[in-house]
Amino acid sequence: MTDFFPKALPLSDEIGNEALSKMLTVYPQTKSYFSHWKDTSPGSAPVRKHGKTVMGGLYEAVSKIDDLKCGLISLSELHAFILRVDPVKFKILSHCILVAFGMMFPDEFTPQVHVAVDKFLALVAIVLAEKYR
Ligand code: HNI
Repeated sequence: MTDFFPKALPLSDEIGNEALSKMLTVYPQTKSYFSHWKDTSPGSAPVRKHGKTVMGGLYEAVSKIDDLKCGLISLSELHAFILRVDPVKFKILSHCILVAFGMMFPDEFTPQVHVAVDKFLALVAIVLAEKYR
């Protein structure tokens, strides 16, 4: 996985856009968190901008992989206490990120990389949703 992420880095704005566009289209219940945006349609300016932000958060998580709980504490507090994101929605976004990776890196996103990224996203989701309890 640490081999795959550097390869994906140059395309991460596009990956973020794809993943977020898919989430908002396929699971429209996720739109409620973004009702303050002017446009939640696929590829819109706020979707692209936020896709970039989420991917930035993921890369930060990769760099803090040895202590995610501590490394992501402020993101965790933001998502749980302020944004009140339902933990189920993290699974939905993780799924959309996996689909975007698979689409954009058909050769590099091998089953082995898929397993590793899936586990990593599941861990990030646990940490971000942890404060919810
Ligand atoms: Ni999330 C803001 C990272 C999942 C809804 N989110 C952020 C920010 C980062 C981030 C980084 C910006 C923080 C800041 O401004 O300090 N979010 C992540 C990551 C994941 C994730 C790494 C999981 C992989 N976020 C989700 C999910 C939802 C979500 C599943 C809801 C469906 N996030 C938000 C909202 C904001 C946000 C809403 C504020 C956006 C805004 O425009 O105000």
